[in-house]
Formats: sequence, structure tokens, C-alpha cells
Amino acid sequence: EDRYSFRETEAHWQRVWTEAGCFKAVVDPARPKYYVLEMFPYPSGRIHMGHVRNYTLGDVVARFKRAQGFNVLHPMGWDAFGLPAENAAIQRGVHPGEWTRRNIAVMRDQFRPMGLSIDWDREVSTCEPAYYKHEQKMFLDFVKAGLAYRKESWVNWDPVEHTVLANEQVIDGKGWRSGAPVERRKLSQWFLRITAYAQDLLDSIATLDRWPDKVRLMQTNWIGRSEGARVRFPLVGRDDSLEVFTTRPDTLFGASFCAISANHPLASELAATDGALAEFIAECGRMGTSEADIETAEKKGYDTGLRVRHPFVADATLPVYVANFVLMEYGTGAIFGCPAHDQRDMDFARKYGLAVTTVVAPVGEDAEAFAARQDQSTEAFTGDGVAIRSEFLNGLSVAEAKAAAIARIAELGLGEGVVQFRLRDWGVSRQRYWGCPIPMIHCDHCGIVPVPEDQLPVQLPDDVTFDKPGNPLDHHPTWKHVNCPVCGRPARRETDTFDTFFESSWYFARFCSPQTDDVAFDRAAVDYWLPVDQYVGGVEHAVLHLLYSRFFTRALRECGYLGLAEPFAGLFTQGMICHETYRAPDGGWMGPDDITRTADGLVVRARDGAPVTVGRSEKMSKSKMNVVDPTATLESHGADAARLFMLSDCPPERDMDWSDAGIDGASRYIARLWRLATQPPVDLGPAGAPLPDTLSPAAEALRRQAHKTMAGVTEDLEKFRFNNAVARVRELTNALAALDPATPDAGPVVRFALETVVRLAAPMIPHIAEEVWRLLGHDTVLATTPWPQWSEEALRDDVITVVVQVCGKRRGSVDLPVDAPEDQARAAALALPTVIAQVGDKPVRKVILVPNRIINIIV
Ligand code: ANZ
Ligand code: ZN
Repeated sequence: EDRYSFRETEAHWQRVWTEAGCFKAVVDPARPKYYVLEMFPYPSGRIHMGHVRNYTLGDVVARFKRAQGFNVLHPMGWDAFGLPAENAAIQRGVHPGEWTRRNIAVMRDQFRPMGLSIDWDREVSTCEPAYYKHEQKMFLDFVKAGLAYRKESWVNWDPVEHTVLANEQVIDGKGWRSGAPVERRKLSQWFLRITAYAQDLLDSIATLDRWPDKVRLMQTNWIGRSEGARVRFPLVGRDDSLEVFTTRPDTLFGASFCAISANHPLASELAATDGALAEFIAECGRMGTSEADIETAEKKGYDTGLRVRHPFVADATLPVYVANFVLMEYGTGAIFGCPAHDQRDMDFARKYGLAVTTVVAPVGEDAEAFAARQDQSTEAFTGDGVAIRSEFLNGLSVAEAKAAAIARIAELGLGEGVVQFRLRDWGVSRQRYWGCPIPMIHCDHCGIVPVPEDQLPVQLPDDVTFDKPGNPLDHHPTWKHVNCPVCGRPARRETDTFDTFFESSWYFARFCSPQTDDVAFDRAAVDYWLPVDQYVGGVEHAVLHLLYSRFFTRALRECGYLGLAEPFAGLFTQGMICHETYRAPDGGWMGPDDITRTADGLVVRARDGAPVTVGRSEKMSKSKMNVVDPTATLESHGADAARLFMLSDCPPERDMDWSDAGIDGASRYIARLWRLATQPPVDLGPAGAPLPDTLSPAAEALRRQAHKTMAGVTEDLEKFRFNNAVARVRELTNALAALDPATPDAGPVVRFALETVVRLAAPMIPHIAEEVWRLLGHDTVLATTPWPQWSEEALRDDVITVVVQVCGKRRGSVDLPVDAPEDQARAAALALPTVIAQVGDKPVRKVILVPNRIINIIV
């Protein structure tokens, strides 16, 4: 039998690792810790290739760090609450809990054959009361600390589903599932005060130097700090004023109107006596509420007839519109419009015939001519320049004019400079069953009162039905009826549950002490393990999950749960997995299993040989049918081959192409390693024997290459250049196989090189590495064997190329032994024909030698 059987071998080593407890993590203050975490999966049903890539990357880091002597924590769990479980309940009549737990069991079994070095004893599932009871307690602590509160806010309401929709679930103004036009409703909801940390979250981005720049930039933009001013425009004929937020107070002299949101209190007030306005507001309510919707919708307004006084220009007044592009949730819900310098205002002004007055001109242009042109334009000028037609601001730069305008507004008592953030408080209420119950009780006498801590957890009832639209918790005959914990009178439970981002905002801390029951975290354990040293996941979580977790950690610190602010010291975001796409003659999509390749490389339909059109490689998706099932791949090629292909194909941050040829190539390399160990090209001699002190030149070259590979792979793994690491290991494999067996000392040096190969490859292809290690006569387990140490001496080349200069100018180079003495270097340099030509018969005044780099001859 001379074929490698990955099936038996992989199962064998997984058993060995488990039985030896190789991946158990135990707090040990004497050792440096390293916490590796992949973003935990949602138990959707089956694992996909994206999971395989994510967990392979994390596992390489975990195994590498373990070998380097770190005490590694590498846990696993399930982000188990969420909407798909409820949809399954509605569509297939299966209980969300049963659906979720079944999926977890299936996916856990699918992950096992990958050979991940996970401490499975720490597994958590967020849908279990043992987990979510702690977040109910956290929420109560947040309420006490003023970090959670209830307020009315505008939401997207689906009138058919009877629930709030996230902005992402509103498509063209309609509910994503019901297709019903979404209504804007004011609803009382729970919020977490993430805005309290806006500045801190922004400032600390600078400290996240092991995060991708693009993620840091996305968070910066999401937090969206703007410096500007609040300005109060007195309302004509009334005692009150209209307060606007602006980032361009320098353009106040170009203001031609004010506009308020359809949800602004002034709009509601006026609509009470103006039917047409009420109609217009209702129309705005039917529009999507996301910023993208608002950005793309046609600008529309309604002239309320009210006017405001200009803060700087006596007797000037401006009309007040209700406009569909003004958001109630930003600034003050009101703006002043300066059409010449803002495109939305320009579009609006041209539509409603409002004045366009240019008040900023670019430096170096004729201001009058520019202004005359710009006044007639339909394109706003948003660039830098100097203020014109602006009285006391004239001649100031934009920045200076902003400051001067703010100072004057303050003097007049009409406003002040402010910092405004785009970041909104996080609304966490969901009208859903499959989530963590919010531990609050509504009492008609006492108001909203917290569930007493000794009554936690508030458990989800199991006996719910999904036959009616809306929230099953609300329909449940008994669950919500409780007595008020304060006055004892009949009261009602909160029937909303938390947004599922709540659970994922602290799971990484729970992994530090997943079994503690009385508290969420054992303080010593979180102090030891946190922060996560290396987090690995998809860039799609760049803002929500990663920002919520940063906030949550701060909030938990404020409530005394832990002592740090930043949960993830290092972040790596991997690329997606793509695959060719195929279309049948009738144009329909086909899957990779529906096609076959003919001897001359044509792609045809497997069933009948019909021609197939091969399309470009795209992200694997069910709709394009270009999905490859990881379980089938693990069965046909084994875990090592799948891992190796994932790692070798391209840098891990890039999208990769899955291909049969790629995984077959990986399998061939693994089989080759096995053959090298079972049928070595030379007699390898005994395990553990030291290399002879002096080696023949060819053997010495291989020894040096092995040391260089150790250094190179180590650096590559540190820097997430896994594809380079694989390439180096393959090169060393080629070199050891190519060594002439007749070379003196070939046996011991080939053994040394092959042992180096498997030790360096072990984090990536752990099963075959263990197997070869054993075949080579070792009885230790590589998973717990220290990382190989190279010697600096071996990295240095014997011969080195040294630059030769004459009077500082490069004239050529010479190959010299490393650390060659000065007279040898000098003689070699002076013998160069190019040097002879330069020096001629001039006397050499001096030779400056920078050892191993430069020889400079001064004449
Ligand atoms: C007058 C002005 C003149 C403005 C000009 C811009 C250019 P960022 O940078 O995102 O903070 N704005 C203020 N509140 C708004 C709201 N609730 N809905 C829609 N737009 C609003 O943008 C700030 C600018 O967006 C503000 O500055 C305001 O328009 C507008 F030449 O004020 B500006
Ligand atoms: Zn009460």
C-alpha cells in the first residue's frame, strides 16, 4: 500500500490531539498569552467555503503562536439568535430553537474534520439562557449608569409584518418580505448611548495600528465628526426661532432659504392648520429613510409661508420650506440653504426659483467674474477660497470666515460653535421572538421598572405560535402578564427583544470564562486573556459589529465588568471565495457538479455533453449556483488539502478563486510529503542525531536553505503572508528532493530539511505534518512542539556582492567572501577593468571599506 490515506490519518491525529488536550486553554500568568478569534458563525444550516477560509486563517495563527510558546486561547461558539430561525418557523413550522440547535449540531460536525485547534470546552451558544441572562444583567447595569434609555424615535414600520424594519430591509420604500409600502412611525424603543463615547471611539482609532486602514477609515466616517455651528434664525411674527446646524457658517451671506424636516415639530404644528402641508408630510413619510434613499430621491419642498430673519443682514428675510432631504435625526432637523455652495441646495433652488448668491471665490480668480458665472450655474462650488460679498468676512479664507462668523453669531446671542457627530445612539429593540428578552416591566402605576436581578433570566417561552403577523411574545396568552415588582399590581413584560448585535458585542469576553454562572466574566480570566490579539473575519462587519463591540467594552468597563477599552488589538479581514460560473444552452445557471471537461479542455454539460458557457469568477452564491460544498471537498480531498489550497492560492486579504486544479495540486503536494517520508531518496539515519559539524558544499547549501526557510516562514506567518510561507516550504521540499543522493552527508541533511518542512508547515497542514514527523521516528506531537529556531550564522551568505565605487561613484561590483579582510577587498576592486580605466596611473589616496557592502577608492 503506497498511497496516502488522508481519511485515516486525519481522523487519527484529531483523536490524538483531543485525547492529549493539546488545545485546552488555562490561565497561566507565568506564560505570555495569545488570544486568536474568528468571528463566530451564525448557525444558518451548513458551513460554506467562507467559513473554511476564516477558520483556516485563524487556526494557522493559533498553531503558530502555540508553537512559539504562547499560551493560546482559540475558542468557538454560535451567534444563535436571529431572524432566519423565525422565518424557518413561519415557512416550515419548525420551532426556532429546534431549528437553531439542529443547525449547530450539523455545523459543529462539519467543522470537526477541518482539524481546527479549538478549545471546544469553551463553546457557547448565545440563544441559551446561561448566556443571555448575563446580558440582561448588563442591560440593567447600563440603565443604572445612564448608558441605556428609552425614547420615541422614527422607525420604518411594515404594516403587514407588524414590525420595525432596519433601513437595509426597506427596498424602494417597501418591506423586503411583505412588499408593502413602509410607514414612518414614532415608536418608543430602547437605546444604548453609544454617542457618549463618540469622541473616544474616534480618537482611539489611531491606536488600532494592527487594523486594516480601510476599516479604520470606515469607522471614522461612520462616527462622522463635523465641526460647525448652531444658528438660531428668528421667526418673523413669532417669539421663537428656528435653529439650524451648519458646517459652513462662512456662507451665511449666501443663504436664500431655510428648510426643515417633515418630522420637525414646527412642521407638525403648521400641518395642523394646513391640509396641503399635511399631505406633503405624509408623502415624505412614504419615502425610504436611509441616507442613500434620501440622497437619491428627487428634492422636493413645500413653502410653509413662514419667514425667518437673517442673523447678519438687517431687514432680510428668508422663506421656510419643509423639504424631503432634511433628516430629523441629524443636527437640529433644520438647515439654511446656500445654493451656490451646496449641490442639494442648488438643485432645490433651481427647482423652486430661489436666489443663488455666490459668496466664496477660489484664490487667484477674478472674484467678480467668478461670482457672475457661478450665480448662473447649476453646479455648486464646494472648494476652498476666500469670502466675497460677505461684509465683515470679505477676504477671509473659508476656515477664518467660519471662525469669524461663529464669533459674531455668539456675540449676537444667536448660536454657538458645536461639534456634531453622524453617529446615532443604537436602537436595540426588535419586535421579534427569537432574541434575548429585554428585562423590563411596564406598570400602569409605576411606569417602566426593571426586572429584579434575582428574577433573571427572563426566559423566552417555548410554547409560541407563528400563525399571526407580529411578535409571538405579544400574542402569548400568559408570558407577558406579571405582577409589578414595585407595587405588586398586574403589569406587562416588555415583549421586544434585543437586536442580535447585542450578543455579538461581548461574546469574545465570555470565552474567557464561559462556564462561570454567577457573573458574566471571571475578572481574573478577562484581565489575563483580553484583548483579543488577533481577530479574523469579514470586512462586512467593519462598522456595525466592530463598532458596537468597541462601545460595549467601554460600557462594560464603566460598569466595572472589566478593565480595558479596546477589545481587538489586531484585526484581519479576509477576502471572499469565488468560483467560475456556468450557463447552460438555455441560459440557465449550472453548478460545478453539472459540468465536465472533455479531453481537449472543452466545458460541457455532464448529463448530455451540451456546450456550456463559462462565465467569470464571482463570489460563491446560491443564486449563481457556483457554490462548492466544503463537506464534499473535505471528504474527497481531506482537510490538509483544503487548508493548503486556501492558503497558497493568493494573499488572504484578497478574493480567491476556487478551482478543481488548485485543490488537486494541494493534494499532490501532501502525497509527495508522505512519499518523501515513507520512501526517502536516501537513508535518513536515526531521529535526533545531530548534523555533522562540517558538511560537503551541497549538503551545507541545503542546511543553509533550511535555516533561511525557518526565518522566512516565521516572518511570513507573522505578517499574514501565508501564500509566501507555502511557497517557501515548497521550495525547500523541492531542494531536498533534488539533492544528489551521492552527496556526502546527504542522509542527515535531507532529514534535517524534511523535518524543517513539516515543522514549518504544521500550522497550515497539521495532519500530514504530524504523520511525517512520526514516520521520521519522533514520538512527540508537533502540535505542542516548539517552533524551530534558526541560527543567524546560517542565514549569512558565504559570498556577498560588494559595490565598488571610485570617488563615491559606482563603477561595478565584486563577489567576495563574507567579512573579507581589507587587502583582499582592495585587491579585488582594483583589479576590475572599469576601475582600472578610472584610476589609470593616479595614486590611490585612500580606500574606504563598508564591510560586506561598499568599497570606495579615493584617488
Ligand atoms: C449650510 C451650508 C452651506 C451647508 C453650504 C453646507 C454647504 P455634514 O458635513 O455631514 O455634517 N445639514 C445639516 N443638518 C442636516 C439635516 N438634518 N439633514 C440634511 N442636511 C443637513 O453636513 C453638514 C451640512 O449638511 C450642513 O451644513 C447643512 O448644510 C446640512 F455651502 O449648512 B450646511
Ligand atoms: Zn407598579
